[in-house]
Amino acid sequence: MNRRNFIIKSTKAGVALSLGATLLACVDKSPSTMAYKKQPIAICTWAFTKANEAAGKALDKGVTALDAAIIGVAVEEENIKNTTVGKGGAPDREGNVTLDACVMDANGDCGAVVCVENITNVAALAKIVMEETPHVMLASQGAEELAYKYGFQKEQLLTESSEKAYRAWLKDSEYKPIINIENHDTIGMLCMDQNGDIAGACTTSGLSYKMKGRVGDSPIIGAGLFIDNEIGGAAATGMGEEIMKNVGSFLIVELMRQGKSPQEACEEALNRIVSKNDQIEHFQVAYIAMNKAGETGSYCIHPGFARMEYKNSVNTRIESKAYLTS
Ligand code: SD4
Repeated sequence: MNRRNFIIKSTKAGVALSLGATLLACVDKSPSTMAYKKQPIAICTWAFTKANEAAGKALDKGVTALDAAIIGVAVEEENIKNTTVGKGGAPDREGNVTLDACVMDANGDCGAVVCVENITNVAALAKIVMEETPHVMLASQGAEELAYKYGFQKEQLLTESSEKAYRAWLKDSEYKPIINIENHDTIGMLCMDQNGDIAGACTTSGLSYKMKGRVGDSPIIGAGLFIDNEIGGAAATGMGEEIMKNVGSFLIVELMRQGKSPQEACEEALNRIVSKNDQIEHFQVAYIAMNKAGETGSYCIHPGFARMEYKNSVNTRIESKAYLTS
C-alpha cells in the first residue's frame, strides 16, 4: 500500500469511527476484521426523483459511488423530456445537439467529454476517458470516435419536439437563458457508497441555443463538479460562465476543508458570485454539496431550485434556500 492510500484509508477509518458511521455489517467482531458499512447517500441537482432513486438503489446494492452516479444521471440522459440533458436536449444555434459531461471518483481521478454529438450516455463516456486513455478531457469528434470504439450506439439526439422548439426559437433567435426549468435541467450528482467513498457525475446539453462550440461549466472539473474523498464533493447547475469564473465546486470543497458545513460552503461560494455581479436577476446558479460525514446542503440565487436526497433508502425532495426571496 502506498503512503497516500495508507493515509486515505487511515483517515476513512478515523472518520467512520468518529462520526459514528452506521454499522450495517460486522460479521466478525474482532477489531482487526470489523467491516463497517456506511449508509449510502445520493444527492442531485433539481427534482430528478427517478435518477436519484436509481443511484440510491444501486448504492444500497453495493455499487460503487462512481458507478451509482453514472447509473443515476443516465436516467436523465435517456429522458427525452429533459431538454437540458442527453437525448432531447436543446440544440445550439445551428440546430446541433452537443453534450458535455464529467465524472470524478474517490481516488481523485477524473474524465470529461465536451461538445459531443450523437452519443446519449456521455457521463459513461467520460468514465471511459478517465479509465482507458491517458487524458482527462476529450472534445467533439475524438470523444465520439472513442465512444464507438467502446460499443456506444450512434443516436439522433435532436427529437421531434426539440426540433420543433428550435424552429420556433429561430423566428426571433432571442438568446435568453431560462432561470429555472424545474425537472428538466442539468444533472449533477454526488454519491457516497457503503465504504464511505464519494464520487460524482455531471451531464448536460448546456444552455439552449448556445453558440456553436460553446462549453459551459458542467464538464469542467472544479467548476461543474469536484470531489475530494477526504473532505466531500460539490456540483453545480445554472449559468456555466459564472460558475467557471467562480470555480465553484472546487471552492465549496475547499471551504468545507476549512471547516464550513456543506450548506455554509454553498452559501459562501454563491455569495461571491452575487457580490461581484449586478446582473443576477437574469441568471440562476445553484450549488449542491455533501461532506464526508454525509451532511448535505444547497444554495441558489433564485428560488425554485430543489435537490433530491436519498438517505436511509428514502428519496426526498429538498427545497433549496435561495439568495433572492422572489
Ligand atoms: C451550462 N451549467 O452549460 C450548464 C447549464 C445548466 O441548468 O446547468 N443549466 O452552463
